[in-house]
Amino acid sequence: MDGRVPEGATLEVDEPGRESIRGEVPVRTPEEVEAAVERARGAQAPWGGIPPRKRAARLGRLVEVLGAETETVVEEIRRETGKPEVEALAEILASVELVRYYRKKAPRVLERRRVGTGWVVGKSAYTRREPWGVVGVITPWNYPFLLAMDSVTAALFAGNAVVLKPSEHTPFSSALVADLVEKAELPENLVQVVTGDGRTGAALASSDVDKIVFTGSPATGRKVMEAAAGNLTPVALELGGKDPAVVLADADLERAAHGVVHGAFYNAGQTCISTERVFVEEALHDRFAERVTELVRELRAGTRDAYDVGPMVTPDQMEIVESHVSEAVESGARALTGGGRVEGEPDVFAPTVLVDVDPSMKVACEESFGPVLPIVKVRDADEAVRLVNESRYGLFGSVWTSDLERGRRIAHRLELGGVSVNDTLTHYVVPGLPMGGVGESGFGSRRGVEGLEEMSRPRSILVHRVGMTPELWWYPYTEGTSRLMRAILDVRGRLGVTGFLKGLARAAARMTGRGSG
Ligand code: TXE
Repeated sequence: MDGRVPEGATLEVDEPGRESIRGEVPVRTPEEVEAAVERARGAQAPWGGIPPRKRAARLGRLVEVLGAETETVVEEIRRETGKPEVEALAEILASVELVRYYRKKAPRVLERRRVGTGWVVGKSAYTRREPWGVVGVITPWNYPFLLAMDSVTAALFAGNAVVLKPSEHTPFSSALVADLVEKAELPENLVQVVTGDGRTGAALASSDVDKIVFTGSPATGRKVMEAAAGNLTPVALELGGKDPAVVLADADLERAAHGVVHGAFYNAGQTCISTERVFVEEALHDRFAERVTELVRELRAGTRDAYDVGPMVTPDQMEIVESHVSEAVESGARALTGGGRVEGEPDVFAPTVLVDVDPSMKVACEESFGPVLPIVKVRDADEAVRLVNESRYGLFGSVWTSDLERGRRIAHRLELGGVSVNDTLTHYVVPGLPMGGVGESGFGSRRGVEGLEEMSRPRSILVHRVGMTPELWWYPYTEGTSRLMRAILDVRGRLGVTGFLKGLARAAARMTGRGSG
């Protein structure tokens, strides 16, 4: 790909699990991207000027619109991804919850916050959070609606306009976000969608936007950051993960097995925070592997009628999953169930449980992003923590134990952006919890108060109200100025009541000319 987009270029969008084509979308050129940014900029100026409380009230309409449009959105998500209805519905539910949360929280986070001025008297000081301006949002295909909603919602609450570049695999469901914004009677041009592939994404990353928020692979994240560096555009990156579950010997076996299976196979494993590997303490390993295998065998994998585990959204992803599983099996791992594609369903990889997995195998250390659960036996919790922290990724994880205090302690030791104790994906249903990683999982936050902060920047204001002119530390510098600075330091450079009193005495002596120094 040389980066140029021929005039009138289009892309076909597949329907996973079907022979049919969902439709075609234009590949937007750099010029078209710039034009979209300009239109967004025109809409942003008045939008950003609306007080946060009023803006939040207007955005609250999205809740009703989402409620009314649920069936349209579910249908579109399912056509483009093939995921089960429950999982498409969950994308909408999580979006509704986020809008409700921001409607309440945003005014408080964004409006004026008073700041104490310390020894500097006669002034008032405060900060307020300002929008960046136009935010470029680049999204992947695994949660085409929710991931777009997460960033677009936060950006709009914070007073920005958005140019959204959805994945080439799922542009139709992401584009619905702009339709909903229109239906909520929000200002025209506030959300622009530019369809296309990496060429359009690259054009957006190097465009005149004021911030770039990217979700996708670490390799593309690096390119986005490089492109954004040209204009010194700030970026937030949510990249891959190899999210661990740490199962301790005292875990409730039923809860741990059910929870880990849901965390691993939800959305056919194509979830940024899906459970990609399990470290189980020796004493529970065999029983855990056996119970997990029973549960996984009960999962219905397919694309027709009722099913629990749907198709891989892209052929490339299917190849990655196949290569990880075959490399593991060739190196001595055993598939207790699954291990390859489902017969008659070429886009569906059978839910797979692997044991005798060595932590160095790709399936245990590189993102598979598919319905595969490698189980690694560990001696104890310390070994599990060490293996988790050795990873170059650090997005999310879970700890399973009957001892909640111990669970929390271990959660604190894991170098991950988020951890659940005795749970997994429920984390995402709580809109106040931010999502974001460490290491090659990226940086920056989505959702939560932190997600709003990511979409805004502080502006600090100080107002002089009463006091001397000129201030005592203004020009000209005299001996008295130095004495004053030392006197202030005498007081401020001490802690506690005794320290304060001693400092005060010293400062007084210095100012009356009886002190030393
Ligand atoms: O990602 P890409 P893909 C991981 C997962 C998966 C891998 C690839 O491991 O196997 O990423 O997925 C746009 N400049 N995750 O192919 O290529 C692209 O058009 C700017 C982890 O979807 O990163 C799309 O809109 N943009 C994950 C978006 O970037 C560019 C979620 C993502 O594409 C671009 C999804 C460029 N040069 C995948 N090239 C998670 N953990 O959440 C492409 N794009």
